[in-house]
Amino acid sequence: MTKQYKTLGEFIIENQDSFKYSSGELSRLLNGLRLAAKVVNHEVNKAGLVDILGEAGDQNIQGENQQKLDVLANEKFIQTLKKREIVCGIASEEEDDFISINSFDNQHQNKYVVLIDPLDGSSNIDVNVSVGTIFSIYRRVTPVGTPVTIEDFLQPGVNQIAAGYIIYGTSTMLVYTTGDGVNGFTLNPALGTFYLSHPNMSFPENGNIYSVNEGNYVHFPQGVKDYIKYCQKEEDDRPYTSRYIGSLVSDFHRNMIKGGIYMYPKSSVASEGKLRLLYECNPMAFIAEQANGLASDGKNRIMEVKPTELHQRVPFFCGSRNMVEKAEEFMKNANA
Ligand code: P6P
Repeated sequence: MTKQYKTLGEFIIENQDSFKYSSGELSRLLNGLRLAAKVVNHEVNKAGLVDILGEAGDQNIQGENQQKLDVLANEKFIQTLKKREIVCGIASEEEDDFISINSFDNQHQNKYVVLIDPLDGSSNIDVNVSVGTIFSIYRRVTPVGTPVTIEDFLQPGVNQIAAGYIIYGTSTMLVYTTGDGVNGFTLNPALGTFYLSHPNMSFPENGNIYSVNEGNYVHFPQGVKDYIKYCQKEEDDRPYTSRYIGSLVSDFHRNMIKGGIYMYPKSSVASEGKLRLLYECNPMAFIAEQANGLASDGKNRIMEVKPTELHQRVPFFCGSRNMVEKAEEFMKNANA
């Protein structure tokens, strides 16, 4: 008798009533993201075969060359959310400014805004390394029925209603939280259905994996250097294993299952690090905390950082509780 796994659709409906804001709108929103994920997954999986590799010729606001798949993924998620009139606004890594969504009969009646990194780790696309989509959902703070403003997007991470990621890896998974734990769903490509394969995901309190681009070592603050050397010392439970894919979603996902810490520190060449607060760090921090992990900027809880700009960057330390706390201890001592 093969085990019957619950589908993502069934899970969303079952949990809708437990969600304190349950109006069905969040369920429709999550189902919209599920659909877009399947479309993008199809394109990612055939990327090597169709002329969608390589640069689209444009650059995004970060000054990064946009890969065609970046552009395609961005379009697919925005189209899906717009067409279904599920949200009143969208912000994306690939868009300079936020998008206010209004249609004649909708008049901004929806209450959610979504912030998204449509294809994170896109520099890995051409070398066939896994990439991901990251999303973050908030209730708008300005009055329903009016156009959204930047204030609806510049909310601290603690205000998030839901957050999640899709990892396009050896299998495609959708992992998300609405504040009641973290659940992972694996896509059966033959059926086009996501099944609950990883219920109640949780970071092991300790881990032995550290993920950081050590090519930047000489530019790191002393406390980060000290922590990396601690990870390499032959004593107690160390040396740890260094694993760095260069794709946040992939490094995060592996560390959540096996135990580990992901670090993208500030440095002398990147004063605030590289990762974006609103559509990379906050959603991953929400998931991390819901999975008994931690996420900080090296000193403060990421989800309490008050955003000031849509694309602002922040140093990021995220993963197993004890490892993040140890890294913070080294940074505190170095500054003492
Ligand atoms: P570096 C991908 O561009 C990304 O935003 C994350 O997914 C990844 O962890 C990081 O940047 C890699 O950056 O500077 O180490 O190549």
